[in-house]
Amino acid sequence: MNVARSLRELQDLSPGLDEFRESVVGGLSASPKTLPCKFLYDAEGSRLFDRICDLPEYYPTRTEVALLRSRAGDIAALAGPGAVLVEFGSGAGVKIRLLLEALREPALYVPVDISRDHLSAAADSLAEDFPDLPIAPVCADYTAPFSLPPVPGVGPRRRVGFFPGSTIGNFTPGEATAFLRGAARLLGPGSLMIVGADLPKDPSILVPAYDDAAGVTAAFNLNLLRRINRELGAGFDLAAFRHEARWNPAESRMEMHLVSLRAQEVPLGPHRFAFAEGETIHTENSYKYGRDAFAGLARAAGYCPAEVWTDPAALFSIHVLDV
Ligand code: AVI
Repeated sequence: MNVARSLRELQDLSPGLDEFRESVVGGLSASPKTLPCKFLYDAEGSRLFDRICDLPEYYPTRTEVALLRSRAGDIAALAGPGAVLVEFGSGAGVKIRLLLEALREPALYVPVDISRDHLSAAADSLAEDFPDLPIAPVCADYTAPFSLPPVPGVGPRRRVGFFPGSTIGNFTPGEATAFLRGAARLLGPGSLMIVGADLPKDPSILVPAYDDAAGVTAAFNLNLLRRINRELGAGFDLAAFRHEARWNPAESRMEMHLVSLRAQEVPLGPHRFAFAEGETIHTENSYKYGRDAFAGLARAAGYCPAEVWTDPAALFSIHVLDV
């Protein structure tokens, strides 16, 4: 058995129903109305997000995979033999496999994820394909402090942090800096941090990526209201809201909103939330960082930017940062 620590011993840190209710009531009471994007990912939301990643309009996933494929050897050379790979979020997919295949005799793979189910499935699937790789999953909120499991064997090991997918873009710049600072503290001096960041580009590419013709992103966004109805007993009429994707050039971010199609009141327990026609719930930000802007953010978090790779069409970037 290669999965070094039994997941059964780990606490499930997924947000509970009370935290969900508190966030929803707080967000819908605010002006403008907002909901945290982390709640988009229930089982159906995660399934829809997987479909988004394969959409023709959603360029980030395939572009980052192609970049990683061409740069995996460079990353392996920078990491050296016997590295400890720490992934923030647990990927069972092609990105982590590309890295693991390229690294020379990695000493340990540490996927860190708040969802125990996701973590468990990802660790099991990787253990099957990499039978000699020690895997030590950590069920934790990677935006809060946690510690790394012990590394098998002897000798100093280079730690390599991996945060792909432009997930950094779903944080505010302040949250992104705080996350990067925490990751640097966790990984320690002499480590590497590899971050995938989406680049700013023409809205004619960005907007369809977040409002695809098949309506998958719209279903992903509206599913949040379905989840609130199911888990919190709210009375959202899904037909009375539509998905909207907006480019906000001043903030260099894509925004997802749910637009109320009419004046309406939505019950949730003892609350009733009033919506004017056209009023929106802001459900997600996806910040796009130019090369220099991201390097500045990384420096502010205490890193020394070492490399940045982009695809030929300058859609996406992978940053290598020295801790
Ligand atoms: C997970 N995250 C990086 C995606 C993004 O592009 O911001 C989430 C997403 N939202 C709509 N489409 C994809």
